[in-house]
Amino acid sequence: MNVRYDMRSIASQFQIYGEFINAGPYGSGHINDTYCAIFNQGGTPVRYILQRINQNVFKTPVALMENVERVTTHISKKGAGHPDFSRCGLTLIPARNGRAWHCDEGGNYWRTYIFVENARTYDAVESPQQAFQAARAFGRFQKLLADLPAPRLHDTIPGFHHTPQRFAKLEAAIAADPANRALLAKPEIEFALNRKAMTGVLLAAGLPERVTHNDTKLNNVMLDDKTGEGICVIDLDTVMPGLAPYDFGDIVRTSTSPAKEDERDLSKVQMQFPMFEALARGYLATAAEFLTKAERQLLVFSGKLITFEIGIRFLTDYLEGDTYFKVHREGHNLDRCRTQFKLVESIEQQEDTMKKLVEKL
Ligand code: ADP
Ligand code: GN1
Ligand code: MG
Repeated sequence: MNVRYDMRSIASQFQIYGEFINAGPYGSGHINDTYCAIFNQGGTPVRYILQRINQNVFKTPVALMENVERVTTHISKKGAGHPDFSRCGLTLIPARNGRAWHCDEGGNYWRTYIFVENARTYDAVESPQQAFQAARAFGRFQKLLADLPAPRLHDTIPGFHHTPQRFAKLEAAIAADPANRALLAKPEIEFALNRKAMTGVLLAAGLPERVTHNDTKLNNVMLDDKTGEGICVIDLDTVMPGLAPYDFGDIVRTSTSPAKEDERDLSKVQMQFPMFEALARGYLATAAEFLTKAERQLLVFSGKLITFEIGIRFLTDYLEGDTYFKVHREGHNLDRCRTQFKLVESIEQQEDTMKKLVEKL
């Protein structure tokens, strides 16, 4: 985060009781600016999450917040009565003007959530239990939203998982080579170009449109510190109409390899079968009841496809000069692309066994 914001003044725009103590950058998301703010409430320090919506990425913040309000309200209605319901879903704190967001003088959109305490996110998977819990929580999330009343949610990023469009964007970046980096990414470009044929498969399968999360990476679900249970799905900016396998695919991408997304030692990157088995079981524990046969059959393929898709997005951003994802070192997006492509290869090698397992479950 390069720009400094007056967090005291921003926090004062929300309906939070008590005195502001401080606020600092928080988490490891690639998109929004996330802060943890602490308030003194009658002698007790209480934390809140404040976020500035990245408007380079999300062009329609008001529509986005309308989605988030509808989704959080729907989920919280279902949890009413549950003793721990405020930790099972995100809760927005309204701004002083009654809206779910505050727009500052600079045109930045801010929102505030209750901090989900005694739980945390993980940037890399550590055990099959975690994979199971994360996948189960994302499956439950899809299930909870299956009866979201009309109208259709806004598309906060049109074509977000339209892999052929993502591929066309990569081809354009290779041709224009605006940052003069194409030569530095020759093997990765070749890897991508060799796999163009798979990009249209999911979209051509005629799957039903559902409400999906679309960014189901492991660090977008909070696991309870004591029980390890996947309790709260977060990062709701991309919740919109989509296909169920998108969500399963991104869980495979982020919860089967023990390495971090930007690991440089590629020997550490691999699709570990026990993690896959656990996550397939976790996802199906909550999603089996609504998935169609065709959706089920494409689950393993979607793991490969979504890993490839995010890989080409990192590669495109590298070629374009790092304008989309936050980067913290030179070549960061290329490092991220490499781990994704290594994982695609590892999935390719095990795809048949993975499919057999899903058929059996
Ligand atoms: P981004 O879109 O940039 O990924 P996220 O909404 O995922 O932003 O938030 C970034 C990180 O902040 C998360 O990975 C999580 O660790 C933390 N976080 C977000 N919301 C909450 C919350 N309500 N309670 C506790 N931690 C949170
Ligand atoms: C971004 O917001 P975050 O860090 O959870 C991105 C996802 C990518 C992911 C790769 C809106 O997710 O699509 O899969 O990085 N979010 C957006 O780690 O582009
Ligand atoms: Mg996130």
